[in-house]
Amino acid sequence: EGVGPQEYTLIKMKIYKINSKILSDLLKNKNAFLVAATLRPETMYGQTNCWVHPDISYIAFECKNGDVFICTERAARNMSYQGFTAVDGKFDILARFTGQELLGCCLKSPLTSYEFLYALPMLTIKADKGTGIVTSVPSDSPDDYAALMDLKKKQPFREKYDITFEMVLPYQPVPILEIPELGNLAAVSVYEKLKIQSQNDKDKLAEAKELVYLKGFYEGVLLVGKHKGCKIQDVKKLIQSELLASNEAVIYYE
Ligand code: A2H
Repeated sequence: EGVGPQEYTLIKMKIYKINSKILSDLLKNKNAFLVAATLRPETMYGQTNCWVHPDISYIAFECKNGDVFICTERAARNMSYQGFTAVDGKFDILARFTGQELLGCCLKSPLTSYEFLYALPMLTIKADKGTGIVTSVPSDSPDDYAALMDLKKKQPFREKYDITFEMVLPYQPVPILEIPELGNLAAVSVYEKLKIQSQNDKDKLAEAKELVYLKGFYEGVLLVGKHKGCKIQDVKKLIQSELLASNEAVIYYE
């Protein structure tokens, strides 16, 4: 971990339909979002789903512009000191629930080619980092690809969390950036090369991230969107500012 504060881009994944009756009533007529913390805003073209931890506790709170954000209480508190709420340091908790209540939630997210995405379980999410919500880009994140493959391959895992096959079957990694030697689905190629078995394959996943991450940043070239053909290093900040300008993302520090 570095010394200074870490900057995250929070992607506003808009709730389209939520299964929980209580939450659905509470959020009726509101702009409500699962807010996912990412270091890679330039990969949002490849989102296939959202990750939440079934056992982590989340809250809903209202921002000063009326948006309702869902994230951990810890993240909400940090946001309340970063100008998100009407009164500095204050946030009203509209509801408190576990990630279980969010599973299967149908979302709309910026830049992705999929019209709707689902909130699915990931058991390696940490409660004390970011918002506790992660957006999934299986083409370029080995963690995301491993967790998606777990759901695709393991029926008992889907059943345990009431995830239907339709929530995972149509969702394939999207080729969004080309990395020399790793191709256009870098996470898939290292997953196969290292024979990763599950999202809990800690050591191999750490190695996979090592292989993909720096090389992607320094040598990756975008294959889609309006910056198609540009190097990642040159457009990362630009894509971030476009997401901020369209109010589809916000900056968050911790
Ligand atoms: B990244 P760092 Cl394409 N628990 O976003 C576990 N992982 C979390 C998290 C949490 N509470 N909060 C955020 N993350 C993930 C995209 C991505 C990410 C790609 C490739 C690599 C990558 C799409 N998922 O991260 O510990 C989020 O996933 C590689 C580490 O603060 C976030 O960026 O460095 C990253 O980990 C933040 O991790």
